[in-house]
Amino acid sequence: PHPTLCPQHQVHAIEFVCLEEACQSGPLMCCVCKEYGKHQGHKHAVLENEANQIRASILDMAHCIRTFTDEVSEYSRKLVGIVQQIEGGEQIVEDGIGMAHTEHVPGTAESARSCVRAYFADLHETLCRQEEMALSVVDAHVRERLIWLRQQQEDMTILLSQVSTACMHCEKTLQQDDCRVVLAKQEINCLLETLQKQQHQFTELADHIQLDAGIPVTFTKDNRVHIGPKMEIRVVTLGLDGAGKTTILFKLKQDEFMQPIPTIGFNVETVEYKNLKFTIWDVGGKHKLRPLWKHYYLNTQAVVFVIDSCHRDRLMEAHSELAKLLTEKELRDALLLIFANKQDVSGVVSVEEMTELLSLHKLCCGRSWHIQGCDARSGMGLHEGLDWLSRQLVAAGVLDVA
Ligand code: G3D
Ligand code: MG
Repeated sequence: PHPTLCPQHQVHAIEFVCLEEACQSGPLMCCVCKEYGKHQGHKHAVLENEANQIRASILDMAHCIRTFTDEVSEYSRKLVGIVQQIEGGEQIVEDGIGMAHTEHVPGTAESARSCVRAYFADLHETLCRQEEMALSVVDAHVRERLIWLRQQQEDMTILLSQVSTACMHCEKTLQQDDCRVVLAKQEINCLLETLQKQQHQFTELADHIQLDAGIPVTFTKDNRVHIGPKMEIRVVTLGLDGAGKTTILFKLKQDEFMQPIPTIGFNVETVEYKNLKFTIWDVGGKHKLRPLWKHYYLNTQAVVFVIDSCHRDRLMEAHSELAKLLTEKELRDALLLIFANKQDVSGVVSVEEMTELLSLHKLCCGRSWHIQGCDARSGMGLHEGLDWLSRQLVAAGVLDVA
């Protein structure tokens, strides 16, 4: 190739490149520029070398750009793939005998939707089953109640006819002559006595039975129906001796502080709270009585475990008894309410510390449990505990019905 000539010194070929920062907009130089012209005394390089160096770096850059392009294309391809995977679509597949046909491949969107559908279908089925069961409970209740009422109707009809027969007999006697009246005396007395007895029985019955057409219903959290003004709940209170179980029971029952006596066997009381009726079994906590605890577990919906927050040195003993309880098969579904009692005493183990010390989160993992600080003497915290139990047992929104 022909050498390029210098624009200023027309006959001279460009042979050098100026390396000065200030000359970078016009770096080409011929030998005249270099010796006498504007690049006189400047640092410079041979044109060919400099051009080759630039070529090399362009090649380097081109390589980088290629890699970069590859990366971007790969990412774009992935984006397309992901969109396809989400949307799903047709795919050509070969069957066993080599015939190609299209097949619908579900996308992740479709899978997620069917997952939701399956979940709610299941829920729906469970709800339908529960509804049927609840309705059958109501039907059985109504049936029994109607049978009883009809029986009563029949009994009343018989009673009325007996009474009217007796009345007729009396009237007839009244119209008879003196001798016959005197002779009828014993029979009449007997009749009157029977009537009095029947009247007495009737009054007793009428006093005790409230005729009421209401059928109050409550729902448990697991969607079972309960009929009646109060839902009954079986609770057993356990804990070491001296923890305050009996005091709690008496406080709930009478709302007054009584001097408790050490519980030898057990105390049982019913405590009504909101629309719940708790039957609370308070079982003695002395060491030799603890093997008896298991006799109270059956059909127990909740365990109230009472801990004396004053006694740091007995916390581990309480922990091991609680741990034992939690392995009992019959208490598998029972709710667990832990009362950290005696919070009125200063310097006691706080609820947070007790949770930590007994590692309750780990111990009670997978079950419904709650720890409540309380003071059985004043009653502070007791109702909060019962409230928690109610909320666990009764479906939301129907707590205050009836
Ligand atoms: P237990 O049934 O679990 O064995 P008790 O326990 O109810 O018999 O109570 C044991 C002692 O603790 C009783 O004291 C009781 O008065 C006391 N106690 C219970 N609850 C509290 C509380 O919240 N605060 C305080 N300060 N004391 C409480 P005595 O002295 O009668 O043995
Ligand atoms: Mg006791």
